[in-house]
Amino acid sequence: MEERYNPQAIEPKWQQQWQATGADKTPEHGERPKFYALSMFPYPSGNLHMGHVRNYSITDAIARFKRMQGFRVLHPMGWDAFGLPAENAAIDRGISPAVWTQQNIAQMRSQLQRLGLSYDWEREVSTCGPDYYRWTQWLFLQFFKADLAYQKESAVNWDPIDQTVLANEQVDAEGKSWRSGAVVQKRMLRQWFLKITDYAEQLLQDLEKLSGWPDKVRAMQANWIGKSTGARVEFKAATGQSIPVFTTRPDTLWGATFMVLSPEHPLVAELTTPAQKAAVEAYRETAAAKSEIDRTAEDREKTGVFTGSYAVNPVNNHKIPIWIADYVLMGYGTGAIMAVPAHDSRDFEFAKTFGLDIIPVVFPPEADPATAAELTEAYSDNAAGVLHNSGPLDGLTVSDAKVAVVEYLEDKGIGTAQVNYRLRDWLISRQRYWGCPIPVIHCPDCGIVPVPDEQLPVELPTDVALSGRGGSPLATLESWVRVDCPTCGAAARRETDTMDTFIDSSWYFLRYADATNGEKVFDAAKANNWLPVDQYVGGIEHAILHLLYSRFFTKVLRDRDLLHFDEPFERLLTQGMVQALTYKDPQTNEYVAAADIENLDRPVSPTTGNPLEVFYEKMSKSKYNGVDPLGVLQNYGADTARMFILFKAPPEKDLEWGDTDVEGQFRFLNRVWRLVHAFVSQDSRPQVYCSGQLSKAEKDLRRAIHIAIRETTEDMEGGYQFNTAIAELMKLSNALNEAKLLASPVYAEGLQTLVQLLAPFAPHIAEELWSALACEGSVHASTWPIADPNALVADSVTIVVQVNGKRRGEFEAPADVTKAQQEELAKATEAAQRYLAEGTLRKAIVVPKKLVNFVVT
Ligand code: ANZ
Ligand code: ZN
Repeated sequence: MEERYNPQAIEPKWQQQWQATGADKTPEHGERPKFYALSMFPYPSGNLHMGHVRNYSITDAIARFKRMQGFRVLHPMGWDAFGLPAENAAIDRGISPAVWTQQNIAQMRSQLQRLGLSYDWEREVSTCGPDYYRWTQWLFLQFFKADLAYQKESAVNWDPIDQTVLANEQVDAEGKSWRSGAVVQKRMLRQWFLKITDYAEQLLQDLEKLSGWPDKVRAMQANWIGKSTGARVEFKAATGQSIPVFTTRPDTLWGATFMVLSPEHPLVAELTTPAQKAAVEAYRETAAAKSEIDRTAEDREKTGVFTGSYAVNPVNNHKIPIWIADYVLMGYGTGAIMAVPAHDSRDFEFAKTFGLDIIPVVFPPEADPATAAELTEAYSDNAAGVLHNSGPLDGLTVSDAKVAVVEYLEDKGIGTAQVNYRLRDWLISRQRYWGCPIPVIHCPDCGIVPVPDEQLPVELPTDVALSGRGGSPLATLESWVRVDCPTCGAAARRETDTMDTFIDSSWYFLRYADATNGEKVFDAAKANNWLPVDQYVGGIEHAILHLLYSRFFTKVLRDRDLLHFDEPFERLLTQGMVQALTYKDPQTNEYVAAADIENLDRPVSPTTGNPLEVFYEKMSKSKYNGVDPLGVLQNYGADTARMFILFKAPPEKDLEWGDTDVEGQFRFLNRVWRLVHAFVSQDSRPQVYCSGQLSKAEKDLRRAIHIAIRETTEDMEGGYQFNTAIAELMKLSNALNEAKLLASPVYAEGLQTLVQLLAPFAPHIAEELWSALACEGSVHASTWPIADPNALVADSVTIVVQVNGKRRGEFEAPADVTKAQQEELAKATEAAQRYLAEGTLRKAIVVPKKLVNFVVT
């Protein structure tokens, strides 16, 4: 064994060895239980960043731990390889997206391999490969045939920078594109959708099954699905048109004093009177230019225009004015509302602004409506309130009234109970090239015809001119577009849009179960064997998009009898971000790289001379605060990088990069190395302890060893708290170092255990030390140690019981007994009980671990 720890020598050596022996291959069959450990697969940008390293180190530690615990582990890796950057690179640099992507994949694969991640590379998938997207297309057609994929003209989100449409999920809370950051516009376009709304209720209900997911993610999904329970009520315009509304407060119907239609509502033109026409049209134009977020912001000044028409409130026949206002959205409910200004704050603001009637119908329980003061804000207590001025609902509480009113409405034929979801169908067509072609053909006679299965995949042509100037690039290639209709043979045209890349990633975890199948999307038995994923690890940024879509796909495939489970991911770990010190000029808002700063203790901008603000922020190129993983691998090796990342913070928390902490992990691994080196350099080394008499020092050391086993196991099983697990390893290494029992079999046991416990985190050094200790096989194939309960018991101490200074008895207590426990135990002894029963206890004098003297009078 080398005297010095040299990661650059041992890491490549073991990586080759593992590859040669197939150490990370998936055991497809066997008696042992399965465990599917999965990291979210990366987009192959070409460069590994720290976020990747963190994600994959976490999953790899889990996979290795589970293997040692005896599971058959599936731990695959692949590439989310379609997407805009490849296309943009093609436009900027004239390199083909396919070639660019392949180069990036090759580069990232080799970077990943340097980390020593235990992937089964035989199951690698790449979503841009025809052998993969053939099945993406096949799946699309399953949706199509099940009436879950359809084309529709609608107002969609248009990203003016990327020149493509976006799904609602891809527009952030400020109305900007998730990718380009551009403010998204609305456009009317014919697009493809998947009917995720058919699954809204299941997607919501089944969140309850996901107890292994962070509550926060479940809440975000529930919010996104946005279920509202209420009623649909038929209002009628005085001119006869029916104007249904959706309301969550049908109990307040008697307080509806006006109606508001969305400016885009189809009845607006018809209902607008000639006198109001100009004002209404002007208003519609300004509304169209605003984002949804702007339109619905709570604190906004309310704007709107009267149409000149009236409607009739169906429960009391009051004539109420019909307005249009931008806070009512066409995409939700029916695009029209009954306004109840007394009980809805937006309607209240609106009524105040335009001098409309406000009629309260719900009052606090004790209030007298006759003498109630005028409202200064909407009263929206929907639990305790009581109904008045509401015909049959008078005297009911809000919750009772909500039930009663629905019966009343149904009875009269003017409304029904209704559930509404905020979730919209998933818009999946993109006007870009580098994606999976939508496998349908438009025939003038037959309409939309699916490409027959045996003609899949519809391959992406390679000779397409990419300009990035909008419109589907595939549409420019006439030779590709023109095709005979598979049904009638007439001249027809291929669909030229490609699919949202989130479709590719909505099923990749299924393909890993049977990654090379050329006949089927996957063998159902294999998918049902390996799935659900037992532990999924990835970034919180996918809390809605990818995770919701994958859940949707799983349910659809289950209903198509391809899968026998409801949820794809049993447990989810969302790892925190990797942050680094960031330097910013507060005056110019410019970021400065640490390397450009002269004195880091008092940092000033090299260009402006302004003092810089210093703070931690997520690593990113634009902030010049990134730490290149390759540099760390070069200097310290993969094991140190992994140890640092796992040790610095619990996996779900943000992690602050710190060079001195990296250094600290490197020193720790060096210490472990030296412990083993000193041990194996002895002339004769002891066997590993298995039974026999032990000295006090040996017993203490053995206890430390087995505490380390118990604690690390608990840390891993109770939520992968790697940081505390590694802290236990440090304690064990200190205990070994201090014990100086190199000739003892217990010491041999301790080193061997330490190396095993280290294996999931620092796989290379563990393997090297395992072989230096002359242990059999690979440490990663060894069995995770189990704490010996006998070793855990602390030695006992004998404690003397005195009464008034005279010895009356003794008892055995655990060596780690506390003062309070010692007094309690002493009091419970027979000797003490006898004297205490006869007199009054004045005080107890406790000498820790020796004696308790009771003063009794
Ligand atoms: C009358 C009413 C009275 C309402 C009251 C609320 C309180 P959620 O919970 O989000 O589903 N609404 C309905 N459609 C709308 C649209 N297209 N644009 C804007 N607002 C719309 O909210 C449902 C409530 O939001 C509905 O119930 C309706 O106002 C409004 F005291 O009807 B409510
Ligand atoms: Zn046809």
